[in-house]
Amino acid sequence: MTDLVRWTKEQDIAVITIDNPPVNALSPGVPEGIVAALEQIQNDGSVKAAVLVGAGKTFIAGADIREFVKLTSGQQQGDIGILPHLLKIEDSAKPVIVAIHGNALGGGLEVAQACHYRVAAADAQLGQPEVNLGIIPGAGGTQRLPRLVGIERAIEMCTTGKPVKAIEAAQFGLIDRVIEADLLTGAVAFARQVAGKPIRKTRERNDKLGSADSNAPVFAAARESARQKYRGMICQLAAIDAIEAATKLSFEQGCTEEARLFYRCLYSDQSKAQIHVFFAEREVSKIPDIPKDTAVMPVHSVAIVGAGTMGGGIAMVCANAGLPVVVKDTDPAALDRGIATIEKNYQMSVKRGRFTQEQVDERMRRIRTAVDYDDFANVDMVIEAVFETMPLKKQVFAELDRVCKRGAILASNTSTLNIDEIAATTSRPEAVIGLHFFSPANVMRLLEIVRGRRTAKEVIATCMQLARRLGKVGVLVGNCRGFVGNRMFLPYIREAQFLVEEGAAPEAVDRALVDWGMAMGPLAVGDLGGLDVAYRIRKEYRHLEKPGARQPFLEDRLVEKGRLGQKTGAGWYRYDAERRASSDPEIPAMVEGWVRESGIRQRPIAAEEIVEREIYSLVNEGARILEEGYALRAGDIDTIYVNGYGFPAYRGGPMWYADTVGVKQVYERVCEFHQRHGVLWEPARLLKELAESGGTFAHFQRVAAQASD
Ligand code: 3H9
Repeated sequence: MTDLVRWTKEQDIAVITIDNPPVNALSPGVPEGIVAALEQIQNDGSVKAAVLVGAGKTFIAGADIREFVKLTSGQQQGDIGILPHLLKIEDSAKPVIVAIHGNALGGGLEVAQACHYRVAAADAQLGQPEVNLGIIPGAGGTQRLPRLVGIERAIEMCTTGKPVKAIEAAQFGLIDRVIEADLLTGAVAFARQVAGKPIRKTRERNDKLGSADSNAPVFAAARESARQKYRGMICQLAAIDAIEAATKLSFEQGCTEEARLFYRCLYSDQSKAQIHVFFAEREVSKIPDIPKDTAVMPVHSVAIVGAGTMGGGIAMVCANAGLPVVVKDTDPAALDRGIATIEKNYQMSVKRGRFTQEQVDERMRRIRTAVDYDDFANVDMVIEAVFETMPLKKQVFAELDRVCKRGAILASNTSTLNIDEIAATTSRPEAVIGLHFFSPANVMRLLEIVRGRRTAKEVIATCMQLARRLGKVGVLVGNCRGFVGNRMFLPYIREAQFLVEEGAAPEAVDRALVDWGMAMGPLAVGDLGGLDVAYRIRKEYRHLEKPGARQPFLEDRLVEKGRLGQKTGAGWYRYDAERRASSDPEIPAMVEGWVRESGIRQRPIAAEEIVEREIYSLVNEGARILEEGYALRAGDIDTIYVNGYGFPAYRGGPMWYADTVGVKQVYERVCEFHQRHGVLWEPARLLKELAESGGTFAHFQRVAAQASD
């Protein structure tokens, strides 16, 4: 036994407890500890069976992911080595009953599969989420799971990574019993019932594996669907291969094949990137000058100013988290429209099975409307979501300062405006912060939390905590134009226009990036959000452009022709009533005419150049943001791009991707683009420094953290 595992006796039943906070990961010592406990139990004549439980809030959340990093970075040699221990658990002469609460994920579920019986608390969740890390189950999961639940269910669990609830798991045979009352008491009673009965090893159960004939179409369909759904990713296909091996090979040979596929995935760039994303998402909550014990302010109620798309979406997010919300708009008709949209969105969720009607009714009861500020005196937090112009925002904040109680947080959902300027209209700039939700707010996980020069630490800590409560990934950013996400997006969408000016078809630009892994192409994104939005920003900030900088002109022309994107049925593409896009035959002639007037010579542009210019424009601006301190870490930028801009997690985010390609190589290309395309491509100082010193973004740390300017 080890410090991480102990066992005690409940009369004739042994209780083995894994105690490896915070999530009982299978760190070195845990599998060994379970096996050592079982060895002692075999020799204790007074014990008839063993119950395996996790201490704290969860059973086992999987293998220790940090161990993977040690292996792939070369810090450690060897393998993960959980599998042999699971064979020993399964070979126990006395029945082992696993009792699951919280989560049994990845290696945690594989431990459970190797036990002879599985019982779980009703709210427990069980899953094989390895694909979220770019890998497949590697401790026998692809071999035992199909034996317990059949191949279709195993494919579903291993390719989507989505956990299932205990009740559902009981219905399809993954667990033997759901225990409604005290889990341990129930598990011990269950153990007494099964003690002395013949033991059934999961690895010897072949009845659910199907036949070659019946399985062939299932595997073919699964591969086809995985190729479409997970474009470019290798781990889902590897999971299917491993499950197929379970149906064709002996258990031992199947495990060998699983291990081969597991390590192939683990050492791939995709898995390294996804593991980076996992840790980066957790790292964002660590803010150097705001320790974990910083006091947080109570947030029991929220008011939202503005009943438009953003205001309505934010109201839903708050209501979903159990917070009472008042939505205020000066225009009663806008309020009615806002509430109708919220209702429509919720009905969609009911249709999709995400919520029941009762859950929706409960949420709708939390949302009230108002045309004045009367209800604002007692709310703990206000989120302003009015039209994006400074004079209007200032007017709202001056009013909030007048009506809100001291101690309330005053947040703005601005996506581009200066938080300090907004805060300056109040007598309490320390209470003012940016909360930049992404549209649709009730769907997108990202929340940029914008720190103003005077924002109090408690306000920041409270908003970081609130983000979690709202189910968002909150990333703290500094107060620069466009903050982090949109500041980087600007050169990215500008470059897409330049590529079309120079001869690439809009479809070719979007296709190259979608094929590379982006959720959508940049021009289609423009159409979705409305080309007039960027148009307005371009006009407003033209005076801030570098002298001599090339200006894109195609979108300006489209907007001036009334082609604003999806909302007007035409932009870069044409849209039908259901907003389905198709190529617009008018575009090539229009573009050609405009380009001819400008004197630009068009040429064929390869997909590779499109991707490089697009992605390196993100990297170069990201480097500048890091160097200026508007993002705390490269991983924060990656988290923003993966969660808010459809950047493929399997490429790790723009900064991680640059490290993967090699900073030097990226820098050299940026220099070439600088020579060829001018001042907008001037390499960021940090990019140059890292390229010259052989450094990486992942290891870059600012000497003095500066979050706001
Ligand atoms: C696997 O099992 C492969 C197998 O097939 C075996 C192959 C041989 N390891 O998320 P939180 C840390 S692959 C190490 O904020 P929550 C996390 O970094 C694994 N550390 O908590 C954080 O640390 P810190 C398959 C882990 O309550 C702290 O725990 N399993 C691991 O919001 C709290 O995490 C998964 O993919 C781990 N496995 O959510 C599950 N898990 O405080 C991954 C967490 O220093 N984990 N940490 O920042 C999760 O999904 C969530 O953590 C969980 C809890 C839902 C469990």
